[in-house]
Amino acid sequence: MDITRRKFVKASAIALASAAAGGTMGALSGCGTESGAPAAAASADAAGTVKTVGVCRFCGCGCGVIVEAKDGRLVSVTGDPENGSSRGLNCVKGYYLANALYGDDRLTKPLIRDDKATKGTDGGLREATWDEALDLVAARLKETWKADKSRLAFWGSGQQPIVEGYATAKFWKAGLLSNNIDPNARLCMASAVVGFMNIFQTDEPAGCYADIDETDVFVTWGANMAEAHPMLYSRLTARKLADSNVRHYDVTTLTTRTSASADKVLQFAPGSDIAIANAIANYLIQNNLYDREFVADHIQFKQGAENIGNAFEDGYDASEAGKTVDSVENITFEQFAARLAPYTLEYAEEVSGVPAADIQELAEVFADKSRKVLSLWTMGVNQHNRGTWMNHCIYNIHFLTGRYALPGDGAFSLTGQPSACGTAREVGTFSHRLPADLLVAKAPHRRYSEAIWNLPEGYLDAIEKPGMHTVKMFRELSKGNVDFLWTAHNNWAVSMPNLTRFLGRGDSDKQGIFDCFICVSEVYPTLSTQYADVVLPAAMWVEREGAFGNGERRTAVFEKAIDPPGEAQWDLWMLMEIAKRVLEGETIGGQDAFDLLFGAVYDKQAGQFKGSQREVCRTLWEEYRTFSNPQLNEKAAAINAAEKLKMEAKQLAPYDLYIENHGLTWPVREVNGQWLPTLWRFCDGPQEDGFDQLGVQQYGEQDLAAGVSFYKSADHKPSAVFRPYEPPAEVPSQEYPFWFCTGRLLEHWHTGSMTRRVPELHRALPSALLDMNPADCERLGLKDGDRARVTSRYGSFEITVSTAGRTVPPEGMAFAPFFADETLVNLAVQDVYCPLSKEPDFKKTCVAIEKI
Ligand SMILES: Nc1nc2c(c(=O)[nH]1)N[C@H]1C(S)=C(S)[C@@H](COP(=O)(O)OP(=O)(O)OC[C@H]3O[C@@H](n4cnc5c(=O)[nH]c(N)nc54)[C@H](O)[C@@H]3O)O[C@H]1N2
Ligand SMILES: Nc1nc2c(c(=O)[nH]1)N[C@H]1C(S)=C(S)[C@@H](COP(=O)(O)OP(=O)(O)OC[C@H]3O[C@@H](n4cnc5c(=O)[nH]c(N)nc54)[C@H](O)[C@@H]3O)O[C@H]1N2
Ligand code: SF4
Ligand SMILES: [Mo]
Repeated sequence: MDITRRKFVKASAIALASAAAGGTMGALSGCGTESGAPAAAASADAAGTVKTVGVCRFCGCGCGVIVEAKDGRLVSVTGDPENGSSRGLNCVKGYYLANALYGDDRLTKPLIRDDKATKGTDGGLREATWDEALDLVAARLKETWKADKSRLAFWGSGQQPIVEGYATAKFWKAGLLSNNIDPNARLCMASAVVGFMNIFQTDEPAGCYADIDETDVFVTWGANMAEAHPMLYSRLTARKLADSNVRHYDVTTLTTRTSASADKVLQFAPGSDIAIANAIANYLIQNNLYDREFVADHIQFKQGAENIGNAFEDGYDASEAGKTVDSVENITFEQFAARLAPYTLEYAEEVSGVPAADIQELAEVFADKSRKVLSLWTMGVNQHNRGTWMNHCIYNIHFLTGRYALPGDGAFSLTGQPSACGTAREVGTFSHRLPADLLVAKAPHRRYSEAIWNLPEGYLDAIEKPGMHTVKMFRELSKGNVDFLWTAHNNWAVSMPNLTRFLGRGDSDKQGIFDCFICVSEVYPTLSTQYADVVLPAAMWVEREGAFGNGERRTAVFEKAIDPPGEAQWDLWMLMEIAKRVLEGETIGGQDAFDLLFGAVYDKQAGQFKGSQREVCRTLWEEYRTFSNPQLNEKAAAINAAEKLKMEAKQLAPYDLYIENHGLTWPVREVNGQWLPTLWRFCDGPQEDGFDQLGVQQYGEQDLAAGVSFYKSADHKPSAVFRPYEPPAEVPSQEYPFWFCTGRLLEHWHTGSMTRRVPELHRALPSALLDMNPADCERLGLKDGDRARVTSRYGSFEITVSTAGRTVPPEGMAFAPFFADETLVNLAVQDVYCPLSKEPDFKKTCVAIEKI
């Protein structure tokens, strides 16, 4: 684990080069010490400091860090040059990671609210013992469970470490037989995930971050990487600086810091991206610029349900349109081409406002096979009333041009949170999932899970289906239809759309929350804890051991470096203690339910884990790993073979190797006693160099032209699905004349509960401003610094106006970040979602803006 001098110097050089390019900071930067002064790298070997390996707890880049602690306190966090994802780079949030733990008001004792009337205020919570708090939460959960399990819910997160998420999913699905568990990743990656599943029948990003170093052209489709994926953005700018032929096209609705490195900005009307993507696909076909061989060898064509409307209200999922949105039918290439034919460059210009010549230029870029093209996208595409469709449209272009899964030549859906891939997606904390991509709805998947969990055959058939996805969960909460809600690693009272629905303007809107028993596991007081009946104080980041899985399929462990403050406890301990109480007296197949599920790691009589945190994480990891290494379980292996599940395709390594190697990208396969990670999925090539060897070797697939093979898709062919342009859920009107887009800025993490407690970050960006176009301000008589009221059909908030912000919206649009709970932009943001993924559209609410 020691960083050798040579590697350290090399990585520092890379880091400094990139830092110059993109504003990220490298291995030589110390984190702020208490006084805010950077610790010197030389102190790394100073006596008394303990060094551990970790990974940043903020964004999905998943940067590695080296953590140093002395006398039970973090003294430095620096970029880890041996982490293959970041190679020593960190951004400013990583730089101040240690300080995020030391806000003055860390929660250190369990809190209980005796009077529900105090909900929504700063007061009303009193200190309690752990036993009192846990007894209360467990009693309320058990009561709801026994009375009507459709009225209980857990809301999780892509920030939940892997084994914690695995254990939570196991408790909820196998212990409670409930599907009412969903993560905040529903607000984030759901459209990308449904895209992956529809197209490849497996949820896995094909490429890796090295694609950024290899490509010739970057196309960002609604991704503000400079603010949201800074480490990757500095690799993008480093690549551009290194080769003046490298190009960047920023396809965006407003000018952002990311636009700064673009050679061309294609600024389009919100939601019209599908028309642009279809016009590019159409141009390629019409002009014979597509890759015939790749298409013939690898791609099948489909079309799906159309005119699918908008999910304004709950009735949508159960309506005719709602029930059939997933349907697709096979079509020929010629039919696919005919569907695209109306998407001329001129039509796309008319819909999007982007000049036809610019769209043509981008199409020509895709057509030019002498250069590699990398598409990157994030929430502009996913948080979209047609988010799943737009994911399809990007893949369609890459399939037509034979650019997929090849180094530097691919389509890369960026992940937002540190473990949205590793936890929310991989271990299955979505309402419809089981671990490792398995689905509750599929009987063979339930049989397979039962085998690994030692459950009687058929036991999981009793899970109620389909379960509540996130938006439904909170809509039902607002109507008084949820009696018990437990949330962890999120701050729903700030991050959910249409907060007015349940936080409202008056008590009648809040009735659902007043009536529901709410337990919040947190590290700091937040707006969500203000609505909690019980607050459980949690150990934060390296105050316990855990692991995250980042956007390039890299699983990385962060070691425990220090103890949590006061009585704060590991989230996993809370889960064990609550599960133990709820399952008291319950049996599964004649065995004690708790012991069957968690006896391997927790001694319920003693009320403690069996062994160290390392041992607990290892045991749970090994159990989880069985899902993707079926040879470890005879019964699972038989089901895997009989049902052709191909579970081994996502093999994972033994736990300790992830620590030794500072993270590994899956699949990690054992070859001659060596565990080899994979960088390029679906791409044949030497495994030693990080290429996949699925297909020919493993599944007897033909050796196909471009050297790629798709093991899970029907006939090994992923689908290009025609998706039409359909307008946004609402468009500007006389009453609500502005588009309102929301998102992020570099210094703050989501709801700001952690980063606003870091003085350096807070000072850099103290409040949320409404970025506006100067022309609009002039028309409305607004000056920088004026207060404005922003009102939508959903709700309203007040905010300070700026024309000098980080983003420059076009006329008729305004932008604000959502980190400030005193501003609470989500009071006004629509909770309309993509009908396929159920992911809300946070990007295009229509609002009125008036000077106060
Ligand atoms: N500093 C910081 N970094 C973060 C986070 C954070 O809180 N703070 N959070 C992380 C998480 S969880 C996530 S999900 C990511 C999000 O990362 P991003 O998605 O990159 O960031 P956002 O600010 O949410 O989205 C801004 C983008 O939305 C695009 N957009 C708006 N409307 C449309 C549209 O109709 N179509 C298309 N195609 N694009 C549109 C805009 O062009 C703009 O580029 O950031 C991650 N990184
Ligand atoms: N308007 C608008 N809203 C959005 C979005 C948008 O673009 N615009 N984006 C959406 C997206 S993509 C996302 S991912 C969500 C994110 O929204 P949330 O996940 O709800 O917001 P966070 O601020 O990340 O909340 C994480 C909380 O976990 C706490 N925490 C930290 N460590 C621990 C721990 O170890 N244990 C426990 N129990 N708690 C811990 C932190 O203090 C913090 O309050 O926001 C969504 N909301
Ligand atoms: S916030 Fe993201 S880019 Fe910054 S250090 Fe953490 S993982 Fe890296
Ligand atoms: Mo996200």
